[in-house]
Amino acid sequence: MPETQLHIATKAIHAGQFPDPSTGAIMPPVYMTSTYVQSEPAVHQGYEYSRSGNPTRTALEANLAGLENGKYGLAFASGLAAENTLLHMLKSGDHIVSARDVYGGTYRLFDRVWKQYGISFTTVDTTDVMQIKNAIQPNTRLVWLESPSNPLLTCTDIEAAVEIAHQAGVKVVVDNTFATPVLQQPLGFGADIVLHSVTKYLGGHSDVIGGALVVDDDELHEQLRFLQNSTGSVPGPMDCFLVLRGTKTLAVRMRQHCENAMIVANFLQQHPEVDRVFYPGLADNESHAIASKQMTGFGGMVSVELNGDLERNRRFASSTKLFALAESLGGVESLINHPASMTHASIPKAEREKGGLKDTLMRLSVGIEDAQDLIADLDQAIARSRHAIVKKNQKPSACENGLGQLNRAC
Ligand code: P1T
Repeated sequence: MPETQLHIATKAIHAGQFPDPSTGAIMPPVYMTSTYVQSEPAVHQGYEYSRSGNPTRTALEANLAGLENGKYGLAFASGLAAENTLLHMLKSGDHIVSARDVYGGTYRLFDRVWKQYGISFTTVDTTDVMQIKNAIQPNTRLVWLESPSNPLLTCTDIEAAVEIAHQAGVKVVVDNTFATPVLQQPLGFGADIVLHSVTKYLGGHSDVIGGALVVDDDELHEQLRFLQNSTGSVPGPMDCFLVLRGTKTLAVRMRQHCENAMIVANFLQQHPEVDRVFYPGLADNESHAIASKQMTGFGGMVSVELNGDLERNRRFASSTKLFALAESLGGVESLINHPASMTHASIPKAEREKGGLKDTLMRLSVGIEDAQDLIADLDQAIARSRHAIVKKNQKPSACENGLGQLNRAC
C-alpha cells in the first residue's frame, strides 16, 4: 500500500523507517559521525558531512514528512532554529503578516532580531481572515499562522487564510506545534510550509529540543535545504533518535491528551471560582466551529483565569502538585505556566493585552496521567490559592539570586 494512504497511527511508526541495511536493526542507528569516507574526491554513498546530512536525521525527516502528508521534512536544532532558517528566505524590505497570539519567542525573533535587518511585520487577529487581507502589502512575503495559538488557543480558518494569501501571491506558514499532524494537517488546506517545535508533542517526553519544517513544493524544499546547510542549525543524531522514538507513540498520546484536556476544561468551566476557560473543544469557545472543521481533536492545551487578581492566579500556579510549574508543553507529564512572566514575557504588555492575553492567564499542558488525579490537583490548588502563599521552590529564584540577567522572565 502506498505510504500516503496509510492511517496516521501507522505512519507514525513506519513512515520513512527501514531496517538498517548493514545489520537489519529495526530501529534507525544513531549515526554518531561528523564525516563520511569518500572513495574518490566527491564520490560517496550519499553522505559527506553531518551538517549537510546524517542517516538518523534522514530517518526523522522522512518520518515528519510522512506524518504531515508532505513531500519533504527538514529537521532543526530547535523550533526557533526552524523559524530562523525559514526567515532567511526573506530579504530587507520584505513584510510578514503574523498572528498576534503566537509563542513569545516567535514574536521576539520578528521584533528584536529580524526587524533590525529590514524585515517588517504586522500582527493581526488572524481568526478574522479579513484582517489578514487588509494587512497584506505589496511587499508581504509570508502570512504566519499559529493554530491553535499559544496561549489563547484561538483557531484560524487555514483554508480561508490560504485563499486570501495566495490571491496576493503570498506564502502561508502554519505553526502546527499545538495541533500536531495527528489532529491537523495544514498542507492539506493549501498551506505552503508547516512548522513545528518538535520539543513539544512530537518529542513528547520533555527530553529533547528540536524543530521541523515540512513542505510539498520542490523549489521551496531546495531553498530551505540550502539554508539548512548554509546556516547550520541542525539537530544531532541522538536528538533525532529521541524525536523518532517520540513520534511512534504520537497518535496514542494525542488521543489521551485530548481526552484529559476535555475533562480538565469541563471541570474548570464548572468551577465557581473560575472566570474564564480557553479550550477550543468547549462548545461555547469562539474557535469551536473552526476547530471542529479542520481538526480531528481539540488538543491537550487549556488556559484559564481564576476569579481574583494576579496574586491569586500566581498562588494557584505555585500550589499545584502534579502540574509542574515550568515552560514548555506537550510532554506526557502535566505542566502549568504563567505566560505573562514566563513564555510570553518578551511580548510588550500592551501588545499582549491587545490580543486578549491578560496577566492573570495561566496555561495548562494537560498530560496523560489519570484525569481524575489531575482534576483533584487543580481542585486543591484552587482552594489553596484563596489564601495561602505557597512557594514551590525553596531555593531563591534566578531573579532573586542575582542571576536575573540570564533569565528572560526577570
Ligand atoms: O522552544 P523551541 O523548540 O525553539 O520552539 C519554539 C516554539 C515555536 N512554536 C510554538 C508554538 C512554541 O510553543 C514554541 C516554544 N514554546 C514554548 C517553549 C512554550 O512553553 O510555549
